[in-house]
Amino acid sequence: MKKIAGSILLIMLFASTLPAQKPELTVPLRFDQYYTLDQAYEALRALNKAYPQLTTLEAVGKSEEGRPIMAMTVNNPKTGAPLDKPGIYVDGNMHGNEIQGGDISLYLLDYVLDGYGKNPEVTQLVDRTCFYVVPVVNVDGRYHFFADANSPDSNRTLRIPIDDDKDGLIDEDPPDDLDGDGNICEMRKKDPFGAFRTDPEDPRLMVRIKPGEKGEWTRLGDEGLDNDGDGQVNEDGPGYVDANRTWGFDWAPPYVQSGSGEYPFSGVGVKALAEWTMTKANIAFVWSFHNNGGMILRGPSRKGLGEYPAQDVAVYDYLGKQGERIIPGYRYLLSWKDLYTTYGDSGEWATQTLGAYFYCAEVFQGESEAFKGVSERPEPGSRREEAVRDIFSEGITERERIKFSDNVVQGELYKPWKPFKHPEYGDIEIGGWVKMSSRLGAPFMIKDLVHRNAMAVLFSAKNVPEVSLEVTEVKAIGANLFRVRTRLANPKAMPTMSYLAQKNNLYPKDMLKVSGAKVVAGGLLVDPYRDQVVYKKYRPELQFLVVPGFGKVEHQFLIEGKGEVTLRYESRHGGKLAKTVKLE
Ligand SMILES: [Ca+2]
Ligand SMILES: [Ca+2]
Ligand SMILES: [Ca+2]
Ligand SMILES: [Ca+2]
Ligand SMILES: [Zn+2]
Repeated sequence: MKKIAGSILLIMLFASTLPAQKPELTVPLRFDQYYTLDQAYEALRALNKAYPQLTTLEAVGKSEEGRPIMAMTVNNPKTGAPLDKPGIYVDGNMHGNEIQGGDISLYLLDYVLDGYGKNPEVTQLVDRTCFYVVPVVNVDGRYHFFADANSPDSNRTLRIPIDDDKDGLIDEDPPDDLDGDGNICEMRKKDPFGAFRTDPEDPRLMVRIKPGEKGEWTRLGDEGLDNDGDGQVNEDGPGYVDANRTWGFDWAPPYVQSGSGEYPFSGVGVKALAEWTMTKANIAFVWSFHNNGGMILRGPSRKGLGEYPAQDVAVYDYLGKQGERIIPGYRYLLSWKDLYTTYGDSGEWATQTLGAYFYCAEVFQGESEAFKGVSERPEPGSRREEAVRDIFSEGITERERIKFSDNVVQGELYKPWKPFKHPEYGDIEIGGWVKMSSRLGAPFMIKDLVHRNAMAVLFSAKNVPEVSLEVTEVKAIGANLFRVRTRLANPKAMPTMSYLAQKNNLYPKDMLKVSGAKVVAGGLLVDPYRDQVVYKKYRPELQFLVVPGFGKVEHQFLIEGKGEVTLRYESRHGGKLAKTVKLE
């Protein structure tokens, strides 16, 4: 009796203490489910707590609904200040429903921090570069995507109230979760004049009728009511300013680019983020994660902007093709040409304002949720195979996807149709794909997705410039006159300034400066073997230059005097270096 009473007491004690102890996230982080916004921020705090020397966590600004947009900087202060190293900027979840980008960003952070000091490649990369990571750009979007009923496609935009139907009321008729299951599914009604009939292969699905066939169903769109009684259903949902169409470079008004907002940087959070990135002059390379389709996109995002300089395209091709290998099935594409035209997106801001290299990854391929055995798969190179690899995965039929749901995740992605009494439509049915389907891979595949995408980022990150400064010659060529030759070399793919940034004079070029003695002449050493030098006319002690990718640039200085001279190299994207030599 006593024993039992004791254990009851113990259980009561546990019961009373348990709720107070909020389970804290620990590192290394887990990637077996998607993080909600609160969990993502808890994960950032856990990383910051576990790696205080290497990380800084700060809010770059606040969203429309007042949520902080958090950025984590990874930098080893022992190897220099952030701005003195090449910067790598990564963000995700600019669209509220495209949540994988947040998880990829967290994985990237977790991977490099956990690997620091263990893995030599990671350690070296962290020591010579600086990572800026903003896992969730559209923080209200991520919050509401999990907290509210949604469809896979809803809740993309910023929470800027807009009167979509111009009736004087704002956001008055959003979709409604009529059956209270947390999903905005689809509504359909029996209708002999409908454009759809039951799919003979799977009675849960519908197929469009062919000319002359009898209809059976009318699709009524997203689950919902006519909340304001204006005769239209779900015509004015929350917001509609697209976080990736309101950036300040090549912005266009909404009649040209829908969702762009009334003016550039309509979103307070996006504006704050843009201003924050402008303080990070070292950002050499940007990677932004969206979904979906399995694409690694480069700009330009509009044909009219003109193709990027050929040397930049060569950098994109090299890194993009490597990305295709690291993430099998993904395709490296040109956004305006292979996808669609956009105005005012973050990519063109990054390339044409920051002067960085930029990729947008559209993560997740429908193909990974197809349902075909090896022998049933289309022949490589066949038209069917091309269709399967279509950028919007239209080649993956609903029939395959529903079998994937049935057999690989036990029906979790699709809700069977159920009758519902609708106040406006009468007897209808509600069913279809759930919120966590279609654009988000099933949770058991998250680890593969986040790892491969993060590794594609790391390959590019390793290819930010890595400049070395070498004095190749100090030679007395006369009384009190010395010839000094220098070599700035870069074994990585990215130059210290993109060719687009050079073409448009976005910011000053790299500088190589000699101090400590009088420089009589100085210039570019075009050919060290045949002594060909292009001397600079004024201030020869200061040279402007760019160190190309996989290349070098050499200079020659004629210096009068004796003793020590210092050569200083300074670059926005290539870091800072100094070397002292003795003239003797
Ligand atoms: Ca309205
Ligand atoms: Ca529902
Ligand atoms: Ca309405
Ligand atoms: Ca509604
Ligand atoms: Zn997107």
